[in-house]
Amino acid sequence: MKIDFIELRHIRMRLVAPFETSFGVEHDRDCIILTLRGEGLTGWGECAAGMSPGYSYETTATAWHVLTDFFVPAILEGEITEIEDLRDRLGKFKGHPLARAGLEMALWDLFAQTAEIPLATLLGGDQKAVPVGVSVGIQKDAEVLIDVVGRFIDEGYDRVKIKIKPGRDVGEVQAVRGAYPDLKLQVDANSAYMFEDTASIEALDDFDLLLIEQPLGEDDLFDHSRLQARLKTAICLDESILSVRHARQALEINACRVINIKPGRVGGLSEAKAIHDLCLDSNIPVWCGGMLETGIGRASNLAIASLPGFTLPGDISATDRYYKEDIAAPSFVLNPDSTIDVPTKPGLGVEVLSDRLDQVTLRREVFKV
Ligand code: OSB
Ligand code: MG
Repeated sequence: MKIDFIELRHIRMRLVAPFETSFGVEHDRDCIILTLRGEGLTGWGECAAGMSPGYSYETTATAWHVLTDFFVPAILEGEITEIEDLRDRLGKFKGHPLARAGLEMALWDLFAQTAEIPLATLLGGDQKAVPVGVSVGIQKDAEVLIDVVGRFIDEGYDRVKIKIKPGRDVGEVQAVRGAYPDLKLQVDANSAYMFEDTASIEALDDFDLLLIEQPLGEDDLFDHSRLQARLKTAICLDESILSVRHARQALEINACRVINIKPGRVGGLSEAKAIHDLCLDSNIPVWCGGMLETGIGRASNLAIASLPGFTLPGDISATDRYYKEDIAAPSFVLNPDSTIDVPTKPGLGVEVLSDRLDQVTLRREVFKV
């Protein structure tokens, strides 16, 4: 396939509620939407790099720079015959997985459209609907948190993840567990702890949590393995796993018992699938993480989460949990059994609403051959 047109848009979408984590609070979600055209088809991608280097070192500004100055020119050169070509083209560049993944998503969309099959099918997925939960940010106090969690349970979510940070951990978990004894509950520290101050992480071991996500630094596989040895509860790694090699090494040293697979974080759907395959072989359950994506990124997350190893509920919530109006249709809705349907139309299977996209665009640039 010859790609002859690439458009980048920096967009900003207002969240229905501010989202607070150990690295800060977001009121709006920034990201880059990519459009690729080739052979009369249009593919869409979403680069989840946000406003500040809180979750990842990448931001919309660094991604814009790396995409426009290096990645996009490499894609516009010659033909792309298969998705693997992208890895070869970008192989000489280091890092910037979120930028890479945005471009790769649009290519996967194009290849699935060419084959006239849903992206899920092209990836090898066959679950029609995937189990999902909701990720709840840090709230004003434990009372408010109980209230917010209760509202999501009423909406039908049967798994809840709460964000924690030092000083806002045991108290919150105790409160939520006390109010909802049977809830599937898990926590995410976004790497806010050091091995030296894990007494509060160890104190979480008696609350029947599904898992404890990324307690320590992203570059700290070794201390995660020391911490996992002290816990009954499974550690799940998010930020620490950037490749299938990291995943293999983490499993070899028992640094975790679960992996959160986010295609963005690992540089795209191909690497995400490779990590899935490794974990399926190793009997390690995985789930699909989220980054407050628009309907474009959410469609892609649902597609990868349809693979058989995604047995734990993903952070893929209904559209109305994030945005009043999305840039893609139809909206994703929660089924009564806490699942969301995988799109069945060819490619990503959503329609991008161009008026709506224009309204949220801050900056736009087009590249043609
Ligand atoms: O650590 O999983 C995370 C959002 C942005 C960046 C990192 C994370 C998150 C979430 C939200 O937890 C998941 C979602 O999209 O619902
Ligand atoms: Mg996380």
